[in-house]
Amino acid sequence: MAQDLRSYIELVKRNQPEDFLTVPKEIDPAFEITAVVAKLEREAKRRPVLLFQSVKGTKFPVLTNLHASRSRLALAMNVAAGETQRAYLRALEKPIPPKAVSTGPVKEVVLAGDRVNLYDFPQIIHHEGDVGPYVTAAITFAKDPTNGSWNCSYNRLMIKGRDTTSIHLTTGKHLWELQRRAESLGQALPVAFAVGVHPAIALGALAVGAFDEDERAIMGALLGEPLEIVKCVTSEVLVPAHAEIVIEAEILPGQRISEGPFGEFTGYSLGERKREVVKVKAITHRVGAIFQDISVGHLEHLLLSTIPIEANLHRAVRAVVPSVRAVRVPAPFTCFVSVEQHASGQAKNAILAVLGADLYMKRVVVVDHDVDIFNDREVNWALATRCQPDRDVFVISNTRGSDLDPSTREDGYTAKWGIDATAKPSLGAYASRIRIPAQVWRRINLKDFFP
Ligand SMILES: Cc1cc2nc3c(=O)[nH]c(=O)nc-3n(C[C@H](O)[C@H](O)[C@H](O)COP(=O)(O)O)c2cc1C
Ligand SMILES: [Mn+2]
Repeated sequence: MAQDLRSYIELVKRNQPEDFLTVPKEIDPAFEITAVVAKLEREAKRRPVLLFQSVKGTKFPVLTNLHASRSRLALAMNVAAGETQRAYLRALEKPIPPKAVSTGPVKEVVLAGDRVNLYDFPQIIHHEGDVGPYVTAAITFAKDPTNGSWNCSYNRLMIKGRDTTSIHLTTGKHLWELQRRAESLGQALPVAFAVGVHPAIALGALAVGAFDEDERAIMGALLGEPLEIVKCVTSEVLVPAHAEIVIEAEILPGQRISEGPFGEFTGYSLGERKREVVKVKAITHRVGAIFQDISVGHLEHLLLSTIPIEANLHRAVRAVVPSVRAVRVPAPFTCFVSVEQHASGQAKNAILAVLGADLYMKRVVVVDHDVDIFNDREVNWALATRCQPDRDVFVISNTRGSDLDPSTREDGYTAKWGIDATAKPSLGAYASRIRIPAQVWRRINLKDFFP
């Protein structure tokens, strides 16, 4: 399987041609790209991949909205649309380590020293109130300075100068921990940002799991072959050999810079904060490189994150409640779980597993297996008819959550809650649901009544 963005685009064009739109008309990267994505989504109910060929102020074309459809993500994982969660779970279980290669297309153009200029890239401003242009589709590749294990994550970069950006590291996440380890040694953390990759790589980067779980091996499992990685020209960091663009850099120790306001995935624009500082050492890219963008807070961002998060939560719940039926993340910081309880207390154990497995999770609702968690009405029905709040709701104070949740007292310092909306003492012993007698259901043929 080819592991670059361009081959995947060709695959989409072949398999789902209506899903790919090329835009030759010139577009202003300030607001207009996001506006086109949002208008297509809201007014035309369409979410195609968009390739803007002519972007004001830059020679780089912009590709956006790539991940906005489950069927496209399934295509990237080489499975049917309903199989994405199962396929992701399989990848978590059977990772394929990456393979180092000596060179690759990402080295076709190498720009170092004075030739580094982030202003050559599209200066994309997404929402009203954003303080400036951001790179939103950068995947960070980094190595633990203390033990050499690797980590990948998406981190947004605010362009601050020709060779300077800020970076947002969620407190408590893995990259934050690596940066703090380097900083405590007085060292910069060497990193590299890949922009423009095959969506299997994007999905793998978002794997949530153990600190030493290597996201690159999950990328390989999703690709069905080892991810080919190549050494940076200015550091030992290894990056995807087939990326469109790689930004080689380091996160400086002991320095902070102002960042934001920026419109977040939560749907809110938060204010200015102090963030870590990135110094860029080199930029390498393919000839004719495509600059990838993700419209933060819109469908593609949410969908892309959801598949890896749900798979990890499914894995965590299954470890303690093997009869778990389904796991869904319907909104930021929220998780619905359905379980077939074989013993009392399992619903609460499922809640604890979710809260323990993902820093972002704040509210967990558990229902019985007869409730379809992909139908919000059914979840509300279970909440209304199987839950006594003074008995079934519990709150845990003073935990760590997302620093982008505007309701938290301090950035990310938050309470969490679990809601057991399963029937008690058991579904079997509970008031029975209304039903039409089975033999009548079989007998009634609508054609007899409405010929
Ligand atoms: C488009 C996109 C942008 C993201 N931006 C950030 C970010 O700026 N900072 C951050 O901490 N997490 C961000 N995330 C979420 C992290 O990438 C995600 O939580 C990841 O699993 C963290 O990995 P880690 O714990 O291995 O560091 C973003 C996710 C997506 C899909
Ligand atoms: Mn990680």
